[in-house]
Amino acid sequence: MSKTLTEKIIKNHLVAGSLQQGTEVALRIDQTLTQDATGTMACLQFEALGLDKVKTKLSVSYVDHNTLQTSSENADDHQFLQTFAAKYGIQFSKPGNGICHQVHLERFALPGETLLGSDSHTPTAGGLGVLAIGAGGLDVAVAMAGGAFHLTMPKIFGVKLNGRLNPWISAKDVILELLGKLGVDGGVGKIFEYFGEGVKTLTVPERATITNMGAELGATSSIFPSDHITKKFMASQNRAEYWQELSAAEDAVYDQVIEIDLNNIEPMLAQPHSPGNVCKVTAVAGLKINQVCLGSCTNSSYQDLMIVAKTLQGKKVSPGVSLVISPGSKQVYESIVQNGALNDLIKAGARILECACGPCIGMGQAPNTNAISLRTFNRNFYGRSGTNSAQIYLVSPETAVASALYGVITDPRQLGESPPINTPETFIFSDSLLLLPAENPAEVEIIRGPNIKPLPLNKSLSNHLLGEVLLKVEDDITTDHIMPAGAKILPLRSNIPAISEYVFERVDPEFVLRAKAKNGGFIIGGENYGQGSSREHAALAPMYLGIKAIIAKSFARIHRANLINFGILPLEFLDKNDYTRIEQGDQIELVNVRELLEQKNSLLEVKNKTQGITFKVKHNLSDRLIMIILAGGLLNYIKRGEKNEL
Ligand code: MIC
Ligand code: SF4
Repeated sequence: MSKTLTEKIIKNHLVAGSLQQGTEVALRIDQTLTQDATGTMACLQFEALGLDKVKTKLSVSYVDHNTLQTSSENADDHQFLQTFAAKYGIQFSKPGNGICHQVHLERFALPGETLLGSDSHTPTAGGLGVLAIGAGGLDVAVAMAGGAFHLTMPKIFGVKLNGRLNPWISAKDVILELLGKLGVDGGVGKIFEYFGEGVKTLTVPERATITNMGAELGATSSIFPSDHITKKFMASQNRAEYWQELSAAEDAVYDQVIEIDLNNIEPMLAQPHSPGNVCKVTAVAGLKINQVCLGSCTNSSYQDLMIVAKTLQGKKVSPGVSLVISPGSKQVYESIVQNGALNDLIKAGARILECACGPCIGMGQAPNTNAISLRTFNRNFYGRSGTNSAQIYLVSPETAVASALYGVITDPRQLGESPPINTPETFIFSDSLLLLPAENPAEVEIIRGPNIKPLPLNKSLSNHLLGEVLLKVEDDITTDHIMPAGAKILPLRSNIPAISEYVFERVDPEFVLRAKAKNGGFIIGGENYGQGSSREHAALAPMYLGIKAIIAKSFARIHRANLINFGILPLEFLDKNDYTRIEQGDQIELVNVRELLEQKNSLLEVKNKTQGITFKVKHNLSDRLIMIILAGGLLNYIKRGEKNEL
């Protein structure tokens, strides 16, 4: 059968399994990336595997999330990560060098390769023809150790792009349009592959904006072909020799195809509090705003900043608006310094932040009480900005700058003719904040600050699970609900006992007390439980509090994998109506769990002792995942050496 681009790359990297959808495949991983908020755990996990060097073609450790340094934790973690990288053969991107996905696209991504990253927006590199997948830190640690990455063979969803975007409309509007159509779980179990004439009208950073926010669809990945535009981009990064042409076969068969006519796309935005809550900008135009933030791995490229700088040239930001800008990388920053665009931004009244995730993950710039904040970011989950009462709208850089000028949500097409943007033939790449691994690794001593606590491990699964429903939540609960980030909590990422104190803080401040008092228990979830980030802390911290199983209507891919990796059973209601027959505080029991799993029973029975009823749940675990759950998680499983995973 003629293959899609995704299938071609998977076939080239297949270690075990076949391309048959729904079955488990094991893939060889060429490159990995980690970032500091997930990276310290990934390093501890890699250490536990006992190797003396990474086995990938390339592994890069970025510091971009925790750069606020309000006390010593973050800087201590940076030192740990830097010395760890030097010792184990990993390149190190120092704080200030930029957001991992932007820097990786510029300096490292290679068409046709596989990239596994401990961040859900790793598919950004799909804009350059990479099969890039986000995963929990432990899966990335295993890949760094040369182990395969296992996933259920996804469906391949074709997105045919026709035509060309009109002035003031950009890639962000395209992906918001798709999110509006498909919703935040519309991509679960799918890889989105873009093709068609319209692809040729999009630059690599524009493609990367689209693949980046495929994560918000819940997609496993998103990918564009590698063509002459990809080659031009790689040449501008002095990497043309690594380019190769890649596309799907002419007659490739997709599971489903959606057509998007780029000519018809209008400025779009996502309203609070979900990236899927999409409408046209015109529908809310005129709403007074307080803050505009430009940046994040979605929209912080040279092109994104230049459209803003050119539009602001000779003008002033509205007095009621605080405009903050974080360039995506040092390269972008240096480029706008060199061509004078930074001057235009500063003169117009923009506040310039460092090249990092910053406000996107609540690290500073929390808006005022009840604020309306427009952000070019990818997530507007409740409370993520640091201000629970704030209303966050996700927009394109064009809509952001138009609104910053007028002080109200503004359709950028009102601004008249759009300024031309010329991308440099060659970018600046001093790489002064990028460090190669040590030449004499034996001499490198790993520096561990007091914030880095040992990695907790789970016990093997009990045969008898008994406990209380500690919390019942609705559909689309995000990992930001489960394990919030932000300036107060993010610095504790290397310290599971400390960070566990904040589990479900924004949903129910009593949750942790209850979990401790009851010695753990169960959580009941709705659809798409655990959507959003790859943070394995959303599994590790509940595990630390004694959570035994989550029973939900359905799960988001990465979070489900993280639960399994730490020995928490992800169970789905066989009949979703049973969700209504279980309440917080109910005592539930599952008996003979080990035996039933060992016998490959796909169903388990849950006894609700409080309500006096029983209902069935399914686990959908492959044989390998059953072994992992029985062992109490992936590290236990690997260490027992029941099967050679590395
Ligand atoms: C996010 O955007 O939510 C993050 C912070 O980048 C996370 C990773 C993390 O929580 O460390 C992600 O997207 O995976
Ligand atoms: Fe950083 Fe935000 Fe991108 Fe996550 S989504 S990697 S926090 S910029």
